[in-house]
Amino acid sequence: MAAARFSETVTGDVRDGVLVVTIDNPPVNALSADVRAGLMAALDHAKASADIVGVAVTGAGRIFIGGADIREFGKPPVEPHLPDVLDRIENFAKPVIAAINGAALGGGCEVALACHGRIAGEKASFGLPEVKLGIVPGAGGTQRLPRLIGIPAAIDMTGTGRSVKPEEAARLGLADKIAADPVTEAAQLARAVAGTPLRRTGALTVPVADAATVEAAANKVLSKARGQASPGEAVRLVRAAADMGLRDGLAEERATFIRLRDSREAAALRHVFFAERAAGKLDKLDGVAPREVKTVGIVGTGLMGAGIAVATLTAGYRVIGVEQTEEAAAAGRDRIAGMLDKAMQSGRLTAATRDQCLARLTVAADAGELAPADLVIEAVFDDLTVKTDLFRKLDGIVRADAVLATNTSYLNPDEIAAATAHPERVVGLHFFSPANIMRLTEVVDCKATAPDVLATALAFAKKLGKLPIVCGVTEGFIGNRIYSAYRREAEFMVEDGAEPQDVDAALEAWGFPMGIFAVNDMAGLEIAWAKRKRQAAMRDPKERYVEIPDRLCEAGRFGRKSGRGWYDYSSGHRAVDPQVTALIETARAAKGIVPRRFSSEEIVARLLKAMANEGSALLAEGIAARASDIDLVMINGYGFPAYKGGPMFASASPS
Ligand code: 3H9
Repeated sequence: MAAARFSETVTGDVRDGVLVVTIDNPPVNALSADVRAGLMAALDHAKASADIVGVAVTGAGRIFIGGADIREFGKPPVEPHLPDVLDRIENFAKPVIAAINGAALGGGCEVALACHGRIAGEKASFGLPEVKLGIVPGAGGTQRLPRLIGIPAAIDMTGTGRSVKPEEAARLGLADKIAADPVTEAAQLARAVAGTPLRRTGALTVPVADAATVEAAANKVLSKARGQASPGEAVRLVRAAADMGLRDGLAEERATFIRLRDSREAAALRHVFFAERAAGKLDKLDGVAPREVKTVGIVGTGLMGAGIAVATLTAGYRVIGVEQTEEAAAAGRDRIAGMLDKAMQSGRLTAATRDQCLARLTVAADAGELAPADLVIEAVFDDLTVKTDLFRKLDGIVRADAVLATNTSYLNPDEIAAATAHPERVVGLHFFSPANIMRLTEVVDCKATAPDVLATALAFAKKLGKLPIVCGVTEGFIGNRIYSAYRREAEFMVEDGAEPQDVDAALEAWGFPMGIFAVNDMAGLEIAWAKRKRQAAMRDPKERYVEIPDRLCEAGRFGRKSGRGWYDYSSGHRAVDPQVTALIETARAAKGIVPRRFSSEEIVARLLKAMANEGSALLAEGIAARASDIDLVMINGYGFPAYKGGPMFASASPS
């Protein structure tokens, strides 16, 4: 038979009696209605053709199947439904083997689970990431996976949503074999098992697991869920597989899937998913090619610079670090090497990659070494004179087409750019600490930044695996400006009668990993204090100003590192300090404020509103390109719970 077309996105060709079915639905071979219909038609064809002994299913391109089509969620469901397609595959008389060429995620993994065998290509990965979308697998994942790999491992995979590579999949029993050519191997397996009793996943008995191991696996997932519903539901369904027959288990799973799919949590996480895909895309950059970057200079190898160096090295770039003295250069190199070692010890890096990274690193005490750099990132002390002097000096060192990036948090990058001969090549790359771990990077589009310079910074940040958010010039950029508004509002409430511990408790109950006052203590109170003192003369006397943080600093309470801040840490953990309570009462009394009570709901509502209002101002000023970018900044940089969608999403659709 020549190639047959079963639908717009599904084709097949027969190779030695096996129908090789290929799903070609770019970009990720999602299981749209057309793909589902195509699979059904392919099965009809295989059933009707006496000379076809079996079926192999694979994906075109680098992905097997990326899952259900997320864009179809929220729309009326279209037949055939995925569970029915998988039921048909599992009960098909002829063998159906999955040839997993790339990622098999969500519904894609469920397709593989329903097949009678699974051959993993070297680039394959298996995962049920539904919890990351606020849902649970809806086509048998929670029932078939434990039948293949046991309850504890299935709890881990469905509860965390993590993907496994071929070797682990084979070890778990999820992949039958790893092959360089999974399609040929799958076709061979189909031929070999044709006519024999097939291994139908749904008919397997769930392996008996030790109760304590199951409990430990469940607790591990639940302890990280922090108020998010879907991980707990995934765990419940996997555990139920041990007690329920397949039919009942599938029915329970489907009902849970549908309930969660229509939940706020799922809507919020879908918003986050699409927000991440939209981030960093700007109409004005359409067709603009980034400049080529191979060698990156990093000036300053303190904690921030070293973190940036590690992220840059692990992305494959050559790095030239620069310090002011030989001693500082040696210390910087040690710091970077130490971070790479730590990444290796925690399994994030192999020894070979660490060695390759070190081979691509030089740290010198002479800025002249930066001459070959295509991009230079400064991570020196956040002082305007220091930075402008440096950029002026760089003008005389690097090529005219090299890009210069500043990692300033609070200074005006336009002023830094103005000090150089080529302000158009200056851009902001605001990393978050620790820069080798944190995904968020604000890419600052300065007044004079050339489009291809902005495109270069974005491409570079993406290559580092970061989540780059484009931002205009404003004090504190997107994140710190919203954070300031958030903190101001929290302080207003404390001055009006809320206790800091009540504010933190309300935020933590709502989903923040840490309340704002505890966060401030962790970051340290003295930097903001110094800034307030610098700005005191410029402050509008009519503007409301809460003096409590100043009083704390005057009392030597700089936060965690000094053992005391908004809380007392002398016992090793955060404790309410009567001295702080008294200090707050005195401050209220001095202003004649009669304290009033705040409910948790009011606290959270006011803080969300403060964030969203500041976000709206950033949009109106053109600093942020879209509301979803603001949500991503707060989620990835400031602990805003992803399953609440971010401040703009949460305030646009209040519960
Ligand atoms: C599920 O399966 C439920 C079932 O249990 C139950 C069913 C009954 N749908 O990420 P990329 C788009 S839930 C629609 O940049 P990469 C994406 O928006 C699903 N669209 O590519 C983007 O569009 P655009 C469980 C999707 O190569 C484009 O594809 N599955 C979907 O870096 C490229 O995306 C998941 O949660 C989708 N499922 O990474 C997997 N996936 O170009 C989610 C992607 O217009 N997907 N798009 O901006 C991923 O993790 C990654 O996309 C993947 C590829 C690893 C596949």
